[in-house]
Amino acid sequence: MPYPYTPPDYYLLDELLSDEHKIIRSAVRDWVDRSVMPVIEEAAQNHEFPLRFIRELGELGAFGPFIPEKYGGAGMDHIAYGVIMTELERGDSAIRSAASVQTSLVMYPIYTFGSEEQKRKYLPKLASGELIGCFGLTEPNHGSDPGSMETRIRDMGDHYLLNGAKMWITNSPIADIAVVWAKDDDGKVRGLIAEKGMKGFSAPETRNKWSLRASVTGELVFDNVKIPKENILPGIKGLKGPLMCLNSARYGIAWGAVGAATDCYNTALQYSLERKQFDQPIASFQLQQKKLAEALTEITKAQLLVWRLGVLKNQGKATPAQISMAKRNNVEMALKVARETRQILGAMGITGDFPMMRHMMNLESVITYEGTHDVHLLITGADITGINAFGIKAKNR
Ligand code: TGC
Ligand code: FAD
Repeated sequence: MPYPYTPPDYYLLDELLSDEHKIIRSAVRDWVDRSVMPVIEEAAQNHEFPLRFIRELGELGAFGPFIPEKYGGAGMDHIAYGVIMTELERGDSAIRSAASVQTSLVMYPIYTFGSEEQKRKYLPKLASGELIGCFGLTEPNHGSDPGSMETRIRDMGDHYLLNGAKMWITNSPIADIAVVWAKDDDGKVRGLIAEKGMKGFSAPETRNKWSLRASVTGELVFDNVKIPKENILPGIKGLKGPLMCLNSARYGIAWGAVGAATDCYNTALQYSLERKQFDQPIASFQLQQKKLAEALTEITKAQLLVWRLGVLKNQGKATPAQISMAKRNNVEMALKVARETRQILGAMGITGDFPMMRHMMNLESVITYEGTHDVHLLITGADITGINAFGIKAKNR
């Protein structure tokens, strides 16, 4: 790592954090410095996810921080979850992705919609990293429009038969279990837990990504997979099930993106103070100061946005549309900060010696997954006008 990490806190938001928030933040920051930073560039270049991160994240308490302790979580609040996501994404979006999926897309639905047996069976092992989970919603033909999914479960009396395919699934090739969304005989979306090893279930890897290279992505293919009835999540029916999981993950991403941006800003500020051209530090040039000042302004606005969102989430008042606004704003902010700060480093900015290019490429996935930039704008548009602009099909549903 070229420079020590001293993230900006221009509006003294630290004063709003509790001791518990600061303790967990410090533990995660130390882990990122110690365990992630020395290897992340090489992992991304080699297109591989160091598997040891899973156990280490479990030991750190990064899986299910808001899940109650009796199920292996840490019983913390949503601001603690956000703070953890910021620190992890400072390391790499791939690390935050792993924690987002495990926490918000696998533990959250099992905790919220699962039976007591499912909670006891899966949650403690997911919290410790003994089990890896993934979340299957997107399909080859249905990304932004998951309500049109083709994956089906058929009631066979004593079990269900699962058929279909999911695509672009974070961690599917390394996952032990998958929370899968499929339509039942009545056309209702149901959630179920598929276990690796079930006959007819495979999870091939998707290679050749230019983005999130340190994250494993793959498919989920189901060919007449026998799903025991006790693997159905009993507490939810309908598309709002997976969308509720997305609210939690999008919330974490809004916080996480701030970490990628502060890593870029911190690097560019220190580089610009050291690097001289025309006998002056490049930080003394107005054009470079503009980039730095604007980056800090946008980071500060994003920090304030997620802070307030966190307070609302703790109070149970954060709406899905508020979460969409924060996810959309903060990811775009981070992408712009990565692009602008990369330029401050000139040619050095394109190398793996500095983190900007890696963050920038990662953020191209982050701005697409968990709802594209466009989809989140349409969610805001629908919320403020009451008019759904998703297209004729959505309007008629
Ligand atoms: P629509 O008719 O609007 O809604 C269907 C039902 O769901 C309810 N609902 C929500 N409930 C909770 N939270 C939300 N955010 C909700 N949004 C809608 C709604 O009230 C309705 O309930 P009910 O009871 O009346 O049935 O649905 P639609 O089919 O028109 O679609 C709406 C749309 C486009 C906003 C939604 O489908 C969407 O968000 N699309 C984007 C898809 C997406 O985000 N996919 C993400 C896949 S997972 C992923 O990317 C993981 S990356 C992980 C990582 O590595 O970090
Ligand atoms: P499409 O839906 O085909 O959209 C293509 C373009 O059309 C976009 O620009 C979009 O904004 C635009 N568009 C679509 N509908 C409209 C509209 N109504 N109005 C205007 N414009 C529109 N999914 C999972 O289920 N689980 C995962 O773990 C997961 N991990 C992922 C990891 C990575 C690295 C990536 C890249 C994706 C992952 N996804 C995952 C999938 C992700 O959620 C989808 O890629 C995303 O929802 C967009 O779907 P799509 O790629 O099919 O794009």
